[in-house]
Amino acid sequence: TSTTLSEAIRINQVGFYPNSVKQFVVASNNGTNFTIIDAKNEKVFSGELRDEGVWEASGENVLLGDFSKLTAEGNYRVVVDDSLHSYEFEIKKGIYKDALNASIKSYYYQRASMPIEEKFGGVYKREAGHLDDNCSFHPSTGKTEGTLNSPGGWYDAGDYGKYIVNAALSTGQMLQLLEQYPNAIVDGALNIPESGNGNSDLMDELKYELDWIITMQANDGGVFHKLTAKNFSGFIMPNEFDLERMIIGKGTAATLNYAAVLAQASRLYKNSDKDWSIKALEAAKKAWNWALKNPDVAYSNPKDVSTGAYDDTIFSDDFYWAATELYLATNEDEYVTYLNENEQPYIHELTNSWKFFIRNNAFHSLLENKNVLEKEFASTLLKNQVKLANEILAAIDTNPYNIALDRFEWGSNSDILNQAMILCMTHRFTGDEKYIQGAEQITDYIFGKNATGYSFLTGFGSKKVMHVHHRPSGADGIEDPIPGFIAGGPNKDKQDSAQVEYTSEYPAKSFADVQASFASNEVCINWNAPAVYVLGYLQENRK
Ligand code: 9MR
Repeated sequence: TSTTLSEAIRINQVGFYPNSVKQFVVASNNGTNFTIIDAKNEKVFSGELRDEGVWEASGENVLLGDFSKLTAEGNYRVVVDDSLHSYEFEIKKGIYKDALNASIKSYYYQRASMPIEEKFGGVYKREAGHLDDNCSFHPSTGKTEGTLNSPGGWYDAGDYGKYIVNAALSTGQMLQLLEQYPNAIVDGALNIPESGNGNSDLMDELKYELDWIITMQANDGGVFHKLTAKNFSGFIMPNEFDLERMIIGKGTAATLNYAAVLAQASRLYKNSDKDWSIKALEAAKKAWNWALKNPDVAYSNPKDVSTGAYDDTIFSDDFYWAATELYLATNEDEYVTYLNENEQPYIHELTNSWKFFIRNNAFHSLLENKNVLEKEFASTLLKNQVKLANEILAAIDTNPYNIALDRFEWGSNSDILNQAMILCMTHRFTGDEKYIQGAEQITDYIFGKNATGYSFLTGFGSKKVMHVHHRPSGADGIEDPIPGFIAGGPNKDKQDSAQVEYTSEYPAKSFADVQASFASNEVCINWNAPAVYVLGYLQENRK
């Protein structure tokens, strides 16, 4: 019998490791049985759909199918009640390797101040933009004369800005993959200019950002907030940018996040680049001391500036992350005393992860290095980590899609990936299989088992996002967007609704694959970073 492709069947379109949990959903009121067919249309598995009821966030009745017991490698489709079939997917060892590499290589394509050469970037070759030398100071920096050389680093997102707060968070998250699995991304894996130098390509890519970050410090130790023009540009290529780039703002959050990530990197680059490592640690300490003297300098956009704000007003979590990394880098009492006297709530705050995931970065680094902590401190941290992870698993259990996200705001895909990151970490620290299975169910969401049916990683999946809000992808004249980017995801607030037509009022469906949708379809370094960690973690642990 012939079957028709159904968009109501939502499944991870990239695929599964042989030993992964394997599920899909059907957004429908009726459906009873399913089969899995292989590339030759042979039935290899059959099962029953379970009615999960209506999911409030999407307004759909959800049926769930589980075929985890199917472990043979191959290309497959789901068939529901002998009449509807899904997109094709694969079961394979090493299944996320390409997605992982692409999600890291996307940062290479975001590099400011250098060309993307054809031998590394293929069709996405482009000229250099934004040299960022001799940048003048906006009055909000407290400086009126002089200039700063601040080349390099990655563009933050679909815009061409460079922002310290978000740069530090994102780099910090990916440094954790490098710390835990230094060989996950071998030299040459990404085909970037540094390939062949003997270091992991992940290490090299992160260093490109770190080398920019380190330039953003004032003589007194404080750190400037961002390097952007006053306003966003149109959808042009980097070399066509003609607005003046300036150093803007200086504040406590940028200074502490700078201290944290440079201290963290000083520890991890000690062997590969000793001089740099020493320099980074000095800069980090100087930043910390500035923050102690200036503990509440909040950044907000000056009246004449409309680029991203990344404005934070509470700094206790930023102090905590900086103290953590400085302690791990130096073993000095000052920092552990700070940690002991300034406990942080052990929570994961959803939305604005650039503001809040700071504290989870700290917890993860501390737990990874628990051998240098006092026993009681370490065991309290672990207990709290497990509690947090169990809350995420409990939410997965009661959700029809088997995810833990029930709020869909700006960058919701980073929220859900950060939940997966917490589960991966908990798996690492406890060895309990249920946590990695939770992370896999969340990964399924990103690759298509979601209420929009899209795979949110550019270049991957059958129904993949195509029109991301990303200036080079929009301006380069190439149909396919640059691969390896995570789109922002459903956002019930639709801040772009003046320009964008959304087809659903439901939060989990508030997504539009159109270039104008900066509120649901932009790309951003802190949305990719947890994807890098999670895909790396699964690739290393599932093989
Ligand atoms: O990710 C940020 C989100 O949490 C905020 O609600 C939003 C509005 O302030 O800004 C997002 O960050 C953007 C940044 O300000 C500029 N570059 C693009 C970022 C992603 O949209």
